[in-house]
Amino acid sequence: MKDLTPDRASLDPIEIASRDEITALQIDRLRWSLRHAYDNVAFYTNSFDAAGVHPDDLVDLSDLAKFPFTVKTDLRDNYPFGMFAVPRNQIRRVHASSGTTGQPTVVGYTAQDLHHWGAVVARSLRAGGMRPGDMLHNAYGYGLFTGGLGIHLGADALGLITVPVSGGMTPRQVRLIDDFKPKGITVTPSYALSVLDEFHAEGIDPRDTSLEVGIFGAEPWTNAMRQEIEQAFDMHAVDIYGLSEVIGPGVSMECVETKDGLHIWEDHFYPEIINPETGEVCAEGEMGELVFTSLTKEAFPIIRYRTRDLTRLLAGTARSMRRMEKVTGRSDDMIILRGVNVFPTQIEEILMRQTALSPHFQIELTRPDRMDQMRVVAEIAHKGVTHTDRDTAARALVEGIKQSIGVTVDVHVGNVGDVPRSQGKAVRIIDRRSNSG
Ligand code: DLL
Repeated sequence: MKDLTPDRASLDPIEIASRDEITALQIDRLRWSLRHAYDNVAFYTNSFDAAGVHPDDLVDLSDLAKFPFTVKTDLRDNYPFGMFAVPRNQIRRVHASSGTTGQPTVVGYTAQDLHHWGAVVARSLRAGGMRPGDMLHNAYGYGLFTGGLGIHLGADALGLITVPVSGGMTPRQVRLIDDFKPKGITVTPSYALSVLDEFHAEGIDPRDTSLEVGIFGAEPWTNAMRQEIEQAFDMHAVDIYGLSEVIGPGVSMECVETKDGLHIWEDHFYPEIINPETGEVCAEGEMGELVFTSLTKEAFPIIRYRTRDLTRLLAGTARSMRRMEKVTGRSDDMIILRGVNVFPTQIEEILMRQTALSPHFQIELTRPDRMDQMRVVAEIAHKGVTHTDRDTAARALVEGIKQSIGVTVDVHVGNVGDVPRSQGKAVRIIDRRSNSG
């Protein structure tokens, strides 16, 4: 794999500024953001008043802990535009995330918000190894989802040639990569696996493509998956994180030269880690729930938003800005199986050790006799896997899960293509507990 480390001179000065400079900027911007939210969004006026705090109470960054949290249901309760802080004629774009419960969460952007979003995504793409003039195959979905259009905005800002292919029509993805010879691909890791399968199906060696880097996010994925993808495509695989409530992709990004966690673009998004049970702020380095406060957003300021994503904060390395460890999962996706916490990423990690199995999988939950049962549905890696190898792999998976997680699960290994494929975010958990008696 090629060395794609960006020139230091090409970075935004704030990426390598001193911590003191970053902190000073954050305090200024945080004061503005709290004031802006309080003055212009009834929800924040009420929630700050109810908690007995005022924007002027913020003197130090640690004072932020006095302010109340914002949660997903607050956004739903104010559907569609109740959380917007500017008049409607200043909004230039809306996006929405569908969520699992039906009611979408709507977010909005002013012209300046779009400019900032483009800037942080451009910074992220550069950190991933892209340079002005490079071609990017953007296979994140275009539409209300922030992935496609968010990446596109940053690619424009960085000066890339964007192929706005969106998700789906997998044979066409392969053809365009083969014909256009892009340097980078932006796609969910699960859809990247489908694209990989299609390369194999067409008899094209993915290691022979022009791709030098894949920028993967929008769902959790493991370092085991990174190795698999890097090996299969002979390219770098780096992690990009974000959520629509905070802006979309480009909240944090892994640097291609270090791949040691994701640098949070702290000049725009202020991170905290809290204990999800007590709401207390955790010490640096402790694992907990990630909380974000926007520092510059005009249309949709967000104060202490509980992401439900679990990670920890670490000091900066390749950039001065702090890192977050790869997200292991969302508290929503945590399965509690007979008292043991299980995340789909843990299953992914163990599954990837079985060469007879493909990396595609789903988890089915049922409740026969009022006891939760978990079944991992996997499939063989290719048609040549024998029945004996299939059984051995299934047993090894059961054993691996028992040993590393401490729970006994059922494993079903189907044929190639049995596990439903995603074109965007993978559906990992099928919960049949309510209708299985
Ligand atoms: O998924 C934004 C995005 C698009 C990020 C493209 C990266 C690339 P939402 O649809 O609002 O926004 O979903 C946000 O997805 O709270 C996480 O649970 C999860 N997520 C996003 N990126 C990562 C990642 C976009 N790199 C939710 N690793 C977040 C793990 C991620 N989970």
